Amino acid sequence: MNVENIRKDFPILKRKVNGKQLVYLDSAATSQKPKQVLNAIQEYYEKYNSNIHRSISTLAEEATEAYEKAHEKVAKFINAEPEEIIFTRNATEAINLAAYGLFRSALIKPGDEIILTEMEHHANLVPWQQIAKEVGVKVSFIKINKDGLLDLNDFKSKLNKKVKLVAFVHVSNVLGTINPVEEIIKLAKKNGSYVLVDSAQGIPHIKIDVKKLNADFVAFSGHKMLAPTGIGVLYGKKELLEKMVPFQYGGGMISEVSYKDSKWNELPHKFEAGTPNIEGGIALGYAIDYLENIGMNKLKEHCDELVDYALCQLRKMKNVTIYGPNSDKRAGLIAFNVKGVHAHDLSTLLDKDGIAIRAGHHCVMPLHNLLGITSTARISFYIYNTKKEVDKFIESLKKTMKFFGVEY
Ligand code: C6P
Repeated sequence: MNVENIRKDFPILKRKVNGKQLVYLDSAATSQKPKQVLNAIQEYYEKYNSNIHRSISTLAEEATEAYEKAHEKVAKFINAEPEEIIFTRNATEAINLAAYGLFRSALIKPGDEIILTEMEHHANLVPWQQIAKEVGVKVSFIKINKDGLLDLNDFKSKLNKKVKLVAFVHVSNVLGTINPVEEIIKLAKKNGSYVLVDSAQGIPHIKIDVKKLNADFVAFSGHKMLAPTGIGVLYGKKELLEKMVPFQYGGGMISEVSYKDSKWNELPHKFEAGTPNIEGGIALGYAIDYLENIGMNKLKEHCDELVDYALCQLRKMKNVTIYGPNSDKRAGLIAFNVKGVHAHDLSTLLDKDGIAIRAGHHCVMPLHNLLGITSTARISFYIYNTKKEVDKFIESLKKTMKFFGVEY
């Protein structure tokens, strides 16, 4: 993988921030976009902007074909069928779609149970929690151990015939933990439960095959894998999507409407009501082309190397607490704290050196409470990051600690 060549595809990386060369270490929040994706958006608006599945014109046909092609590219990327790929706004909307669909179709009923994990992002916690409260469903959480790994014995002890769903995060956006997806799904399936995988931080780094995995649903966002914001995906098994009532109603998702009742369109249209994010969908297809061109294994190797390199240096420092497991069970990111310095202050001072990181609870408040902290600072990597950037980060972190009078 030639990172220097890759970097040339990302115009934003040439930017200076506060007079310094930008070092972007916040790709877990959103990745940067290559010119191939930016050009695809511009080309759509300049050459074939039109609504899809509606008008009969050359432009409309071109736009419809490109939007449908994007479903095919996503399907191929995760080994699904195109009709099993529903475009949403983001991973959050994808999870809400699955949650409302399961409850409103009575596939999960009062008295049933749901299992989540203690490391869920709010996107895979609040929808289940709130609907469960409304319907009368028990929610429990798989415990994590001191290394930031899921306690699978705790999971086994929680499984029983009332558990209708296991929904869990593929890669934690705070701990970086790569959860043992295959093992969890096997256990859940043996129990007769549905499974949803929140792969918002997983799919951008790890190649998955939904057929082999046997998950019922997989949710992810385009913007963390080189595509623009406003486009996300819910993969759902066809037979299950067919059983589920739509999430939103309106144009495009119907086959027949009278004043009294309506019938639903075929998959995936049944779940894509209204004019969709056409350019976002098309651009996601181009982002996938870009990732496939690099190769997901090479991408993962590169990010693993950067995580190893950064972990090694952070571990040598005094007064730095690192959260999450060893690098072999971790993908793409490191959350940490410096004794006596708030993560927001760290982030502000690093920004003065042009270094963009994220600080806060990262939409995972319960986990932070469990760890007895309110916030963490987080660095995260993607294909365009380099060891030199890690060095700049460590140097700036040391400078910041010195400023606050904290030994390193
Ligand atoms: N995490 C982060 O900085 P949306 O916002 O819908 O695109 O993605 C939600 C989401 C779901 N699951 C996980 C594991 C996530 O990390 C995220 C998004 C970003 O960590 C923004 S809070």
